[in-house]
Amino acid sequence: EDGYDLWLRYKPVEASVRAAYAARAAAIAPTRDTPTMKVARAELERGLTGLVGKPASAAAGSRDGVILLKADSADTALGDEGYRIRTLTVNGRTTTVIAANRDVGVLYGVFRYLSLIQTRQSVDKLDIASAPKVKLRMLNHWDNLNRTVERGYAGQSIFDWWRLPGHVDPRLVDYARANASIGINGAVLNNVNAKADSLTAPYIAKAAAVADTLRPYGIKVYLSARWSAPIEIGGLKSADPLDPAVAAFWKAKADELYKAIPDFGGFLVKANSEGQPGPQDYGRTHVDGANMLADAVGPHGGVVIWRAFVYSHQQPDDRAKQGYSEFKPFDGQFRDNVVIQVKNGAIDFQPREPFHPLFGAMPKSNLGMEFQITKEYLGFSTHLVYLGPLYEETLKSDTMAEGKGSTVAKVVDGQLDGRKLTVMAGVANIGSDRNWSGSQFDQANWYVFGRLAWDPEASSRAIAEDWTRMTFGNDPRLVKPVVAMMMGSREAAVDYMTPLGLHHQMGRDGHYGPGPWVSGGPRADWTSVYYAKAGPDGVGFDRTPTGSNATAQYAPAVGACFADLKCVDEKNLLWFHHLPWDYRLKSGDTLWDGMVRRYSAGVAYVDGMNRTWATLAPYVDARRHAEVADYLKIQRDEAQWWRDASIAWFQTFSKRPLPPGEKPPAKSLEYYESLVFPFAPGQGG
Ligand code: BDP
Repeated sequence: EDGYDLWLRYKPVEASVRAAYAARAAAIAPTRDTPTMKVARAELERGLTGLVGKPASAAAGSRDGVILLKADSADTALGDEGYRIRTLTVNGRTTTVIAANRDVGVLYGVFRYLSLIQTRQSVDKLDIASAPKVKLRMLNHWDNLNRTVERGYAGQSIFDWWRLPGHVDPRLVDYARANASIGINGAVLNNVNAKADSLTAPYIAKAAAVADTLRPYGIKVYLSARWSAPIEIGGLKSADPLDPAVAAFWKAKADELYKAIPDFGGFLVKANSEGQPGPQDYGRTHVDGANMLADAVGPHGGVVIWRAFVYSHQQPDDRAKQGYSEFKPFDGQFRDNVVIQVKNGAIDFQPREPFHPLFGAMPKSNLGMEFQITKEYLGFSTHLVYLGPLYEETLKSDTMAEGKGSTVAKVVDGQLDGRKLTVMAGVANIGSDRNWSGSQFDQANWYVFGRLAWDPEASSRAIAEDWTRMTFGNDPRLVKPVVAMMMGSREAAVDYMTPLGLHHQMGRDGHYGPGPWVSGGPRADWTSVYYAKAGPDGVGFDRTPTGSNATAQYAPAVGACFADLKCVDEKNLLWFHHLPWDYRLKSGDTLWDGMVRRYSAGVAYVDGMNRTWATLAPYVDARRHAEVADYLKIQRDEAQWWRDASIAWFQTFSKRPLPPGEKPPAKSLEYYESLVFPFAPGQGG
């Protein structure tokens, strides 16, 4: 096995329980012949054939063990995409009914039903209902038209613009199946650093072929729009959103898109950020820009997803404050079909960030979540880092915007402010590698993202267990240690990269490996020294009222806690505070000693994963086992490298010895600083 089948492996269940499952899933009743019902039925057949044996075709009530797929329920609790799975008696015969209001709900129900068998749960007396809490559950592909993938660590783009539309790689069908199995219903096909070409007629025809392939699986296609497209491909002199010619260009473009792709989802826009053009180039605002585009796609039912990841040319005292400063004043001014998409934290997908202060701060706007699935800052695809706990930590954070319990999850799923157009987006980690995500364990990050987009209040541990069972097997000697490994892996990465609230300490540009010494260059806020602010007096970024006062962007109780050394969680300590090297941590250690010990604890955890994985060889097929083992060794070496390089650097400021028992860095600071990585993947193209 090479991992291509993801969590949809459908391997035969053990002989001991096989007959019991087979009895309940002996046949499938005839279904309507819509495209989605066809794929739902095909998936059920495929899954059952693999798991328990090929099902017969039989009418409900004609025998026991028939599965009936029904897409015409009038079950308001299920909405457009939910499903209900029940064991019922039809004509005295035991029947499993997978019911929904619409076809796509049936498809989701089929995947759920199969997962029950895959994870060896009982299917004897089912009464399950489930409906997604978030409306748009999307992957954002940062894929370039030349098939390089920005921050991608899994090969080339799966979208082959050269061969499309004449040839659609069947792999896209498997991509659609995988997404549908976890409820993902939207895909942005191209990089947010967009090229206008993606909006020209040839590319629209290509995108339409992709859309046709994904449609039966309930997945809509979206495109990243380049703000200056009216100039680059429209022959206009300006892209000013208030210029009627510009608005007309976008209206015509939307009409052209919807002609080719009638259910086109809409535009994702990165404007006035990292050098991308935007309405501010014309003295206009995010509202002017987003609303103009919203009016172009609105009549077709499309949406505009406008990113809040902005930072301007003027360098502020604290980049963390920019998103809030630029967007909060516009709350209530965006059209109903605009969503502001906010990264989980205020800087940029770091191993740990406190939740972004915009969550809870814009109750009169649609606010979507953007997580990163690809591990730009978490060791790329060779480090085993399960992101479920990161996502869960953010979603469970309490914004206190409307009192206790105003969690980020409740902002994102619309509960808090009664919003209907809700979004959870993940920057995809998918590429042309056989295993899709660059590593076996990175598949879990795609999986957990989808599951949490369906239910932002779900448990990342329970999801890890489902994934492990479906991906590797159900033997408890395998499941327990793998889930344990996964659950601690993100904290370990935080420890060996950026413990105690440190952030943005990676190598320049490629973001590969440690680079705490990175300084100079075009912008201070693209350097490491800007964020750590290490000096003889101490380390950390003062974001309290004595510093940048970023804490004031949170609800008063939250901000006050972050700013208070007695209240702030030590995991965010240096995010909010600049502290002397001898500051006492809760453990009694000095800050310096505690930092060093955290780096080492991270390395030790990776050591532990190496040992655990070695013992699991009997339960994992050889090829996947060997691949994971190789990567864990790479991770071990790189964790050590992060630790050693970071300690070597910070020791030049702390000027203190290492705490007892701690080994000095293997090499000199000059050595670490001299390393270059022309082979590191994932930069633009
Ligand atoms: C950063 C990436 C950069 C992206 C940018 C974004 O380093 O490649 O273009 O975010 O989200 O994380 O737009």
